[in-house]
Amino acid sequence: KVIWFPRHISELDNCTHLVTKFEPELDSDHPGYTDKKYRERRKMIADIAFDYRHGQLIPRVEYTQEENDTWGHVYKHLQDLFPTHACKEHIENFKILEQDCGYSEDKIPQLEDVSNFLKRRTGFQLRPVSGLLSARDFLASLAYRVFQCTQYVRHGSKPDHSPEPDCIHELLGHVPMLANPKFAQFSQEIGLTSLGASDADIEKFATLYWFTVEFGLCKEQGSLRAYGAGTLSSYGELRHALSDAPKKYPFDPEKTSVQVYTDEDIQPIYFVVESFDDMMQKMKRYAATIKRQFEVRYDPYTQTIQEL
Ligand code: H2B
Ligand code: FE
Repeated sequence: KVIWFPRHISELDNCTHLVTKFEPELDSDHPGYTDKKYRERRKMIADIAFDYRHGQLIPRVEYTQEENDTWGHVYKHLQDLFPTHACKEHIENFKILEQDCGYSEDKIPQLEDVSNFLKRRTGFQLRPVSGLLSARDFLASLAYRVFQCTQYVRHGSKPDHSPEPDCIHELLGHVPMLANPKFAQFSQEIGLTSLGASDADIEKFATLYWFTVEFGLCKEQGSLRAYGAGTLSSYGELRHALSDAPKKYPFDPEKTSVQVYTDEDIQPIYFVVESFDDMMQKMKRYAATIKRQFEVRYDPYTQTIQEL
C-alpha cells in the first residue's frame, strides 16, 4: 500500500504536521520560555499559518520595532561575514534580493513579497508554517516548489542562534539559495523522490538534508565556504563552521545519511563537498538508489503529481 502523499498543490493544506520539541511553550531552554509576551506574539503569528489555505495571499505581519531590530542586528553581522564565508551562489542572489526584493537591515521583508520574487526567479513560492515541520511534509512541499516558511522572529535575547527555524533563518539562509535555478530544480527533485518513501528513507533524507542544505560546506578555489542555510543565518555558527574548531568530513551520502546529529546547538561536525554542484550531483545519485514501487511525474500545468 502506498503511503499517502499530496497529489495536487492544494493538498499541501494537509501537510502541516509539526515537530514541537523546540517551541517556547515546551522547551525550558528556549529563550522565550519565561517571556509571556514573546510566547503570545509567537502564537499570534503562528495562527496566520494555521489558518492559511493554498491560494490565499500570505497575510502581512506588522513587525514591532524590537523584531525589526533583531533582524537588523543579525543582518549587519552576517553581511560582514558573507563576502569571505558564503558560497558564490548565496552572495550573488543576496545582492539581487537587496536590489529587487527590498532586503535591507531596516525591516523584515514580507513573505508575500518574497514569495512573488521567488515565483519569478525560479517558480518557487512560500507558504507560511507555524514551526518546525515534519520531514515528510517539508520534503513533500518541495515537490511542488513550495517552501514552508516560518514568519515569527527569534527571541531578541539570543539573536545569534535559534533552536527552531524562524523567518531570519528562512529569509537570509534559504531564500537566496532557492533563488538559484539549479538549486530550485534540485530541491524539487529531492521532494519528488520523498513522496511515498518509507519512514526509514525519509529519515535518511532528512539527515542528508541537514548536512547539506542546512549545514553544508563547499570548496571554492581551494577555500571553504558555507552553502547551508542554518550556517548562513547564524553569525556565531558561520564563524565557527569555517574555523578549526569543528570536525569536517568529506560528504558521502552513504555515510552521511546515518550520521547522528544534534539540532539544539552549534554543530560539532560538518560535511564538505568539492563544489556546490558536486553536492547536488551526489544527492541525486543517492536519491536514484531509493526503492519505491512506483515513479512519479509532476505536471506543472495542473500542479499535480501522477503516479506511474
Ligand atoms: N520545518 C521548517 N519550518 N523549516 C525548515 O527549514 C525545516 C522544517 N527543515 N522541517 C526540515 C524539517 C529539514 O531539516 C529536514 C527535511 O528534516
Ligand atoms: Fe532550514
